[in-house]
Amino acid sequence: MKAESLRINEARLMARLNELAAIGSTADGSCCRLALTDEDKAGRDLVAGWMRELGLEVRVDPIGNIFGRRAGTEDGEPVMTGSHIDTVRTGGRYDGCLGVLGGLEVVQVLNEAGIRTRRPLVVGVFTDEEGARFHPDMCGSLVYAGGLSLEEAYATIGIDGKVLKDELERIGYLGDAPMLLYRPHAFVELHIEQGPVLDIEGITIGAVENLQGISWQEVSITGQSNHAGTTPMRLRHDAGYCAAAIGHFLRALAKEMGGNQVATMGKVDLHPNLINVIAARAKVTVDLRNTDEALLAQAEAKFAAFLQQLAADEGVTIEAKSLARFEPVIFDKGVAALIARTAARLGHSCRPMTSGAGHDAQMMARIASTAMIFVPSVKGISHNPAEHTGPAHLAAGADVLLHTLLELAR
Ligand code: HGY
Ligand code: MN
Ligand code: MN
Repeated sequence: MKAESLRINEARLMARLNELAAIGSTADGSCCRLALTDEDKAGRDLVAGWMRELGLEVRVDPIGNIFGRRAGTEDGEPVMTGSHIDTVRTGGRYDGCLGVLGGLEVVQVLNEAGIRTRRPLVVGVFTDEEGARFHPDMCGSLVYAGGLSLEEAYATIGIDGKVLKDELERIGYLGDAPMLLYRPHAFVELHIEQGPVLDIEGITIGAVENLQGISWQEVSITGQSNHAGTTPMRLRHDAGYCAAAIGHFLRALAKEMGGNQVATMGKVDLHPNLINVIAARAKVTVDLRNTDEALLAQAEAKFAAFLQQLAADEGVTIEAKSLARFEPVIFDKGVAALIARTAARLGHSCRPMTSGAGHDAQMMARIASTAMIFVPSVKGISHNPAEHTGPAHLAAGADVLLHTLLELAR
């Protein structure tokens, strides 16, 4: 069969997505495979098994990134694709998994067609992309791209108190492949949009040209626990109130800045967290993002000034610790244009996109010509068991991936 007329097998792609989704599935229909948990291990084992069945050379590096390599007619820099299979606690079945299993489907189609590309092809599964258990997010690809030392990553303490290196060893994925095993000729990641744009506009493919900056902080507030009934309001040092004030400020800040500014207080822990005790301590997380670096820095500065005033007003101490800080990324124009041309050639509607979410591609862009392919998320919902993308859209994305990789590997 001529390469141009190749198409992926939608039913097979769906079957693999559903089989992986069953690992770590919870009562509310979520996929819960937090990085380096037993569920993540089970997912890794399943995907590595598929890689071997497809004849790929499977290697694991010291941060647990898994690579399946398909030889080309020549050696040298491979064309790489891939993503992640770890999830947040209320994960959907396509976030990350589509990029990995779409890559495996491309390999299987080429195997069946007996096509050998000039450049080798590699499908990657990056460790801890979500960063929900072990911060920062995109941890495995950040280490791979040289943005975080292995030692620093190893020493990371998870939200459950576990040490990253211990967990990596425990699940058997502290690999011995050299770091930066492959320097890709190009990297293309297929991913669901996780936002509403393509769905609202009725467009099938997003050719992702850039990705917004991310600032994660953990804010610790120390006040004074006291009796909820006997303590006059003017004498309180209420860490619980401060946590609520932070949440309110973040919403007002995003509204005041407008544009692409977003702000989220995703995690709130109070101590002692009891109905009749003024909270002594609070720990909240803050996620600020903007496509513009100067505006993101401005949002951070405004937030820091607010914390200073809050501490003075409430007589509490407040400490803010950075958990992740990535500047906005511009992807490779040539690769993004190839994605758009390929979508058009395959008859799919396409538009340029900015990514609101972080992705492994933003780290791979540090070492290779990189861009992303988006497919619609119904109602823009993600990090939620209601996350959905129709099979036809999933297949369209994988077809665009297939022909984009073929062009790059020619
Ligand atoms: O945080 C993110 O944007 C990604 O889902 N890790
Ligand atoms: Mn993802
Ligand atoms: Mn995600």
